Amino acid sequence: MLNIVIFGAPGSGKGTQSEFIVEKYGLNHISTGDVLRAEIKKGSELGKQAKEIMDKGQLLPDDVIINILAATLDSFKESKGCIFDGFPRTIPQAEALKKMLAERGQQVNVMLDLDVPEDELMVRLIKRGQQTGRADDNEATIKNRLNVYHSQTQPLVEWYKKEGLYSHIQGLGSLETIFGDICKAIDGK
Ligand code: B4P
Repeated sequence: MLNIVIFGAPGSGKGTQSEFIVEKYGLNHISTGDVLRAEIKKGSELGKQAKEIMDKGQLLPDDVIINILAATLDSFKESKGCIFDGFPRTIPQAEALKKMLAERGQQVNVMLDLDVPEDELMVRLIKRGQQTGRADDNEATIKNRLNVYHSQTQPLVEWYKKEGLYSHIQGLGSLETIFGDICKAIDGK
């Protein structure tokens, strides 16, 4: 089993690189952002709650996200492992993931931290907002998402360093170069 956490600020390339990883390593992919956007599209109760929170650039409550993750994990019947994209985003989520995997006789093998300067994140997300109309990709919400990232999510860097699972990835450059660095980090574990 190969379980990978792909980590980074909004717009750092988590979703983009996850697709390459899935293709090469044959893993299941859990993107909590994609799950929430699908719920918004369906118009479910969870979707209504998610839309209100995501439009402000805030995080969903930990218990809601942890329940989604457990249900998604159990829906994979035969699995070589999983890429966790956009989860964990808080320390309680990281602790819950550790416990959830341990209960299934598994563990996180590596945490990949995609490091991208803030001005580049802004450029990427504004461009995506213009191209796709994604509701949370506008300047005010992006600023909020970056603040939330610094206060609630970035402390996970130290948490994963202590676990001995941290791997720094330069997230600026061509998709191929970044993916090459990611493969080296995965294969070295
Ligand atoms: P996500 O869907 O996870 O959104 P994201 O952080 O913006 O990253 P994403 O993966 O989409 O973008 P990427 O960096 O690949 O979360 C959205 C919201 O959902 C959160 O704000 C929160 O409200 C909620 N949520 C999700 N998970 C949660 C959790 N665990 N707990 C609580 N709430 C949660 O790419 C961005 C752009 O950059 C793309 O357009 C891409 O084409 C481009 N790009 C990528 N790599 C590039 C490169 N090397 N060079 C140039 N451009 C590049």
